[in-house]
Amino acid sequence: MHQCTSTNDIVESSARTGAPHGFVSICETQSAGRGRLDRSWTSPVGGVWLSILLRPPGRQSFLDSLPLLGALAISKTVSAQLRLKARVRWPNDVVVDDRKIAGVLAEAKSMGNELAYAILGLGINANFNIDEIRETTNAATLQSLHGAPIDRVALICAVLFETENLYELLCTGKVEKIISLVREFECSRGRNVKVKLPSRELLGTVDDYETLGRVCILTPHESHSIDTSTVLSVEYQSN
Ligand code: BT5
Repeated sequence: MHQCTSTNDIVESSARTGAPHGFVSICETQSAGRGRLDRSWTSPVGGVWLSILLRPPGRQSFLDSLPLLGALAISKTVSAQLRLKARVRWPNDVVVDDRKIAGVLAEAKSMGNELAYAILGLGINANFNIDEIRETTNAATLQSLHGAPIDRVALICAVLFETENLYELLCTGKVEKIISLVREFECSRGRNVKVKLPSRELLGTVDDYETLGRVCILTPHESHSIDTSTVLSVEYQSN
């Protein structure tokens, strides 16, 4: 598709009319791309903006696992294909040298306690000039880091392949295996962060991943187990 509001919207309307598990929407540009908590996501022509429909077996914890899973799929792919040191930055970013090259947005439709379906949206800054997202500080594009336009078709195929493999691990209960891959590809542990939650703010250090949706933050006197889905924002600070 050339243009849409958001690929998550396309997948959502397709899901409502019966699109199958694995349905993917890819768009050249989005007029209303969004991030977490309705923050806006700038989506110029040349990026990779895609969403995947997942008809998962069940629970809310499944949805909470998706942001890290998507970020891991992108980090692994970019590291392998472009030989860039792409790292998962909790909760839902992919960065190279701490500059954001991709973000992940997981949304879901619930029926009671069960998930009817989930939508995994992946946005990757591929081939456009960084000036097009000038308002966004500390972002980068793969084109600028790689020194030349990248092969978007190859990137998309590999990201979908990685996502499918990780999803398979999630569905077969091999969460520990995914967490150990996250540890291999992440850059958040040991860093100082300011985490905004609905009722308080924590200044501490990212300690470790308890599950894919729960992270332990150490403050001077306590250890806090944080449900990632409740996090309003995370600011990384120099250590
Ligand atoms: C994210 O949210 O990082 C999730 C982004 C998900 C985008 C994909 S594209 C396909 C699918 N369809 C959609 O509509 N969305 C998904 P968050 O962590 O809330 O980060 C949002 C913040 O990132 C914004 O407030 C900006 O500061 C910054 N930002 C906006 N556009 C950016 C870009 N292209 N590159 C890097 N940072 C950006």
